[in-house]
Amino acid sequence: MQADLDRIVDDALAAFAAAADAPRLEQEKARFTGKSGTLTAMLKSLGSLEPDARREAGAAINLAKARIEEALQARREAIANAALEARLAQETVDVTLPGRGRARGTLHPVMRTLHRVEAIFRSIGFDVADGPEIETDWHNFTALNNPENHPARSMQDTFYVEGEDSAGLPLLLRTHTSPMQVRYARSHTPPIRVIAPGRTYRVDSDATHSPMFHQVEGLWIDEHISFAHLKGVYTDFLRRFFETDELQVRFRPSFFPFTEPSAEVDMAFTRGPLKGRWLEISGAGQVHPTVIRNFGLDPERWIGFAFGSGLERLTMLRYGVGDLRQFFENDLRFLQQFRD
Ligand code: 2NM
Repeated sequence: MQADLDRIVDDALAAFAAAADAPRLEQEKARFTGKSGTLTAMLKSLGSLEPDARREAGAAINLAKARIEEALQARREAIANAALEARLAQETVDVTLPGRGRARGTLHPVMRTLHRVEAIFRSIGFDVADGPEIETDWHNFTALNNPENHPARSMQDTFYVEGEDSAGLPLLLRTHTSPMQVRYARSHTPPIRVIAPGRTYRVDSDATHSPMFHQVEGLWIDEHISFAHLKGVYTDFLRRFFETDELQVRFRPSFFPFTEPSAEVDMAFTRGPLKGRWLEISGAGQVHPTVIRNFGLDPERWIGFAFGSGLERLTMLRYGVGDLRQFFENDLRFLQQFRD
């Protein structure tokens, strides 16, 4: 009897030691202390013994069972520990690897230009206007002295949108930032010093034209504003924007419906890689009396200048960008070059 028990305990200990994983260990356990295990069979046979012999045998079997349970528990823990060790070894963290970092966004270069332009003009007393990108025909064209049949008003040049204004005229995407200045002038009293930067839209798309682009326009209305003020303000602006005094500005006669006289403004660096080349940088002029009247002002009393520049153009010249399309392709390799 004791010899049988010792053999069963030895078998169990050997089987547990050989069990490589938890499922296998539980299978082995069933062979000894399970419902039809060898030790269970011996417990069942106790009933046929005399009371004294039964007590003695029962004690011996319980002792054997306790040894088996103890070995089982020890092996369970050993297997669990080994599994944990294996996982830890596999999941090591290489703390010397470079961090993943966070993708920090950058301002779009055209927006950087816009902010620079705003800061420069604010510093000399100009306000910054804002206004809707969907405009009325009156604010975008009529107020600015565009004739009824002007080609700019055609669907070939202007994006019209659904809906109409109170005059029953179709709404449109503003083709320049001037309507913001019209709105600003009509809601402020002179002297007026304001710039109007923002998105503008024209039906135009090729290597040098984007259907959406950015403009900044400036306006100064007072009682004695001349072309000298225009040239002074704009030359000062360019010198500060390009961070150089080595820069010349010239005016050439031109035509715009909203200014008379009108001028193309050219600039030339007198130093650096672009030295000596005249670059078209702006349109400008003395605000037309009809436009002054549409501002709600008396053109016999109020006079002033306006100018308009493309923000993409200013950005290309400042950073040496050769192709306008790069601004609209969302190529991070391009955009990230403008990170602060
Ligand atoms: C330009 C060129 C010349 C301009 C005119 C006005 C306003 F509202 F006063 F009539 N704003 N901007 C203007 C004048 C814009 O862009 C090439």
